[in-house]
Amino acid sequence: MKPFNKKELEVLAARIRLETLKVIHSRGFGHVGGSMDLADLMAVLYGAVMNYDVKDPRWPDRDWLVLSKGHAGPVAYATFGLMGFYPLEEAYTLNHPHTRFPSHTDRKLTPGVDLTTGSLGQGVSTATGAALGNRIDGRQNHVFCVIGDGEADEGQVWEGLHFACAHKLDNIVYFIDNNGYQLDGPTADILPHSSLAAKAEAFGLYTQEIDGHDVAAIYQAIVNAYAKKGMPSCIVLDTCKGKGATFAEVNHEHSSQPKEDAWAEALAAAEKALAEAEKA
Ligand SMILES: Cc1ncc(C[n+]2csc(CCOP(=O)(O)OP(=O)(O)O)c2C)c(N)n1
Repeated sequence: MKPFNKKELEVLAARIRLETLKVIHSRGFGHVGGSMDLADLMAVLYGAVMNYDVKDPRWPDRDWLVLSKGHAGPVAYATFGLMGFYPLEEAYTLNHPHTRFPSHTDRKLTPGVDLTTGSLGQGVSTATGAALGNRIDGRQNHVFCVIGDGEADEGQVWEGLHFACAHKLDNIVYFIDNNGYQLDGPTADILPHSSLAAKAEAFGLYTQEIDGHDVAAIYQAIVNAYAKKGMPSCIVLDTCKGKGATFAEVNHEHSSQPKEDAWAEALAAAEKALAEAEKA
């Protein structure tokens, strides 16, 4: 882990937000809401926490990221491009014919993607299996798995967490993106969970709940998770769906297809947020 540097990570998060918008803008529509709210997490993971080699994305000792909510692909493509896995502009082909950047993450197509996801729930199982496999192989690395709060409706999520606890997998950290919304409305109206943190804790995970847009809180929660031995960790991120996308944040949109003037406004706002972060 690199030492914590608030400004560096906040600038990176702002850059990831701007680039995520540009990636989706290249197609004109896509999963803005559930991508933008992960920018702060991605900045902390790729800017300070994870070990990886952009020249060797399959380096066996790397830390793994599994976006179980695979529809957040654009935020991963923006982050990986900024980190140097490929020229960033390549990701401005989101969902175009023959692109390496499909809307949902695919390990066979995109350098930096560790596991294919998109069918909600399944990434939790495969990430958990990867953590077990890494431990059997004697590796010291970690797996990070991002779950949506709507995705947590899937029974498979809880089977995966149960398995990780039973096998005392302390080399995996699950994040729950607790933005309160899923595809067709507020999570509380569709299948309320009461407290996802209380549920994860009851399953036996070392659980923390934090502001998912606070890079210092995210970094510290991961430090705490690393220090906890003999059990998997869960970090519930309280987030705002669509954070930083002017057209999506107000209504916490799941998929967005704004008109060109709304795109222009959002891109300008993201440029401004980046300039302000750089100046701070
Ligand atoms: C098994 C499965 N069922 C349904 C879908 C369709 N789907 C895609 S995203 C989504 C909502 C997910 O909500 P959430 O996990 O809260 O994601 P976020 O709000 O963070 O984007 C649904 C139902 C799917 N991808 N997989």
